[in-house]
Formats: sequence, C-alpha cells, structure tokens
Amino acid sequence: MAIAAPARPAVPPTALDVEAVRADFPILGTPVHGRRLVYLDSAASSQKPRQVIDAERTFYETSYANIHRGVYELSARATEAYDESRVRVGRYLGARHPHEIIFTRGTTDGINLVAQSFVRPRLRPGDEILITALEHHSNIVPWQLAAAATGAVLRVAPVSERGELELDAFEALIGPKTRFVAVAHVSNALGTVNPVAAMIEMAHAGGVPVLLDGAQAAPHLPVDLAGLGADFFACSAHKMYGPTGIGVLYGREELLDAMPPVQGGGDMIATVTFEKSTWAPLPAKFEAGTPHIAGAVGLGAAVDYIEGLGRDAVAAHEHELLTYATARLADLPGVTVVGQASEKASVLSFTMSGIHPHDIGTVLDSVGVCVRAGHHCAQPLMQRLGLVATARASFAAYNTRSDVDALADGLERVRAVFA
Ligand code: 7TS
Repeated sequence: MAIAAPARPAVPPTALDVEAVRADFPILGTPVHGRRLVYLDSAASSQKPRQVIDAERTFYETSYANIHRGVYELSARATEAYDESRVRVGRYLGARHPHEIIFTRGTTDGINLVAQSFVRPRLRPGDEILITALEHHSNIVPWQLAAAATGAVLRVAPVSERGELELDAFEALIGPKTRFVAVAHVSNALGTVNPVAAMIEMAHAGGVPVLLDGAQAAPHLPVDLAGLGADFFACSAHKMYGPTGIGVLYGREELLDAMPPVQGGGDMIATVTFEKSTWAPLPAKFEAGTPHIAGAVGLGAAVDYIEGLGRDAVAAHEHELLTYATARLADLPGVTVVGQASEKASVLSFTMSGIHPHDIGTVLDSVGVCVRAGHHCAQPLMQRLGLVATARASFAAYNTRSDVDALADGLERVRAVFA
C-alpha cells in the first residue's frame, strides 16, 4: 500500500498477527554476533517462510521429475505442479491468462528479454526509450544495450529533491520518436511509489507500450496488471518470500505472441528440421531448456503465503512500520531521511552527517541489525540527489516495532562510535 507523509502515530491495530508470521521464518531465530537477528534488508531479498521451504522439499521428496516428459506419472505430477504455480502467480498479479506469465530467472532476466525480443527489433536510429531518474541499473542498462545496437536514444524523466517523479516532464518527454517506456513501479532506493496508472495512460495516449519494473511492487502492493493496462511487468520471487533463481515476466498475450524467442533449445519448439524450426505457443516459446521447476513450486507457495496473510494486512503493517521508523529517525540528531515522496512503500533510506553509510552498516551489523549500504544499484539517482550512497532499512511482514527500535538504538551507537 502507498502511504501518506509520515507523522508520529499512535499504536494502530493491525490485522496481521506478526508473532505468528515471525514463527513461520526459521532464520529469525538465528542469532547474529550473539544478538537477536533484526533483518531490515528485505528490499534486497526477503527471508523464506517454512511454507515455501517445505513446499520445495515436499516437491523434491514426492513429485520430482523433469516436466513435459509425458508418459510416466511422476513427470505428469511435476508438470502439474509447475503449471499450477503459473496459474497462482497469474491470479496474484491480475493477468488475464496463465500463459501471459513467463517464468524467468528474475526481474533482470525479464527486462532483458523484453529489451532484446520486443524493443530492439522495433528501434531505428533516433528513436527514443523513456525511463526515469530513479531506476535500478536493471532497468537502465538493458535499454542502453538496445540503444547502442540500433542508434536509438535513452531519455530520462526527472525526479524532484523529494524523490518524486515530475509527471508533467514525463508526459512532455513522450513524443513521436518514443518507442517504449520502462519505469519502476516502486523505487528500491527511496521507496517512492510511482503514479503508474497515470503514466501508462499518458504513454498509451501516444501509442507507446509500457514495462513496469515490479521488483519492489510485487511483494508489497496489490497489483492488478490487467486493470492497470500494463504491457509488461517483471518481478523476482526472492523478494516475495520465494526462492532465488526464479521470477516472472508478465506480458500481454498479443505482444508476447508477436515476439521472437531469445533463447532456443528444448521445450520452446513446435517442430525442428535442419532447415527451419517453428515455435511452441506461449508460454513455452520463452522457456527454453529445463526450467527452475522446484523454484516455480516455491514461488507458487510464496504467493499463497502472502495471500494467506492478506495483501492488504501486509501492506497496512508495512505502512505502519515505515511511518513509525520515519518518526523515530527524525528524532535522531544528524540523521536525514532520503526520499520524502508522499507515496512510499517499505523502504527507508537515510544518511548520518559525517559518517559513511558503509560505516553505519558495519556498526549496525555488530548489534545484529542488517541494513543495506551503498548506491543500491541506482547510481544515477544518487548523483541526482548529490549523494554517493545511503543506508537503507526495508521492511517486510515479519518486522516489528522492536526491530525499528533496535535500528534506532543501533544508530545511537553509530553516533557514539564516530563521535
Ligand atoms: N529492479 C528493482 C526495482 C530492484 O529493486 C531490483 C533488485 C532489481 C530490479 C533486480 O532484481 P533481480 O532479482 O533481478 O536482481 N534490487 C535490489 C536491492 O534493492 N538491493 O539488492 C537488490
């Protein structure tokens, strides 16, 4: 859920039973440096609940075989589990059809697939690809590669000091040469939630298709892709309580149907001769080779897990934590919150005067608090804000107010160490 500008709140009721949620995550019982683990780096990767770990283990123990290998019962069971996950993920993201869900290695893989298969063949010298100033490198570099190969140009919509997209400037950059728009739904570095519905409408008014980088949206916000009218959406299971090595590319059926495969191999063909091959229908066309079968099963369990908690309850809980954390950090001398968008999700970036973010991260680690420090794979955004790096706390369903208190106490210690 997007949130309004934070103020110190009263303790609100939450529909989420956080202690029950925490009990689902075995790793949270593991001490770090002899301290209780306070994991505040879920934007980089979330921890995994027993339900996901068990789903993968049970799959390997009872149903594992290669898929689409037909005649024997075990392969049929594995195939069914794999296909069933696609149905669940499609429902979770609001796809019209399960075959609009392509299993990939993750967000990066999905964006590169669209860049190579959909965008690059459509680019001529002087054509434009429009992104924004707050993109992750995964939503910058694939477009630079496509532009370099074709003579196209990358255009960048500006963001304000507060870390909000300048929507008028974005709209003004959509012109007759714009061939594609690619934007983060939620910024990983600042937590800004972009007004993607309006952005898609603006792009479509100019006849331009839109890809949403959904890496930080899929775990935290209700996402309805058919309702939004997004043309493509990419996300990663590992940020959604699921396994590493698997993600999803959603594409509208008509677009995916018209796109050539980028990898050739087993499973993606209809017929092969030495003269010519023809392609399997969606989604197999884009899933060459043996896929991450157990990963897909784990991802299916992960979306079931989030839906079991209730997506609105999770979003409300994270909203409350972000509001509380923003207020706690505002009380600490020398701490500046970076990114003050009116709509934010689950990410709190900050700096401390005179102390490098890596030093903040190292001292916090010594007291069991995990945060990310660095440019967050968003170097152009850091440059825009006149920074080299920030420290970043990010929240998930298993975090609590006492995690935020541990962060604030840890920052007092950082101050004392460097005083
Ligand atoms: N896009 C966004 C918005 C992201 O946050 C990330 C990963 C990616 C793309 C790439 O995802 P991947 O799964 O393909 O690697 N973001 C982060 C982060 O914020 N810290 O570590 C990884």
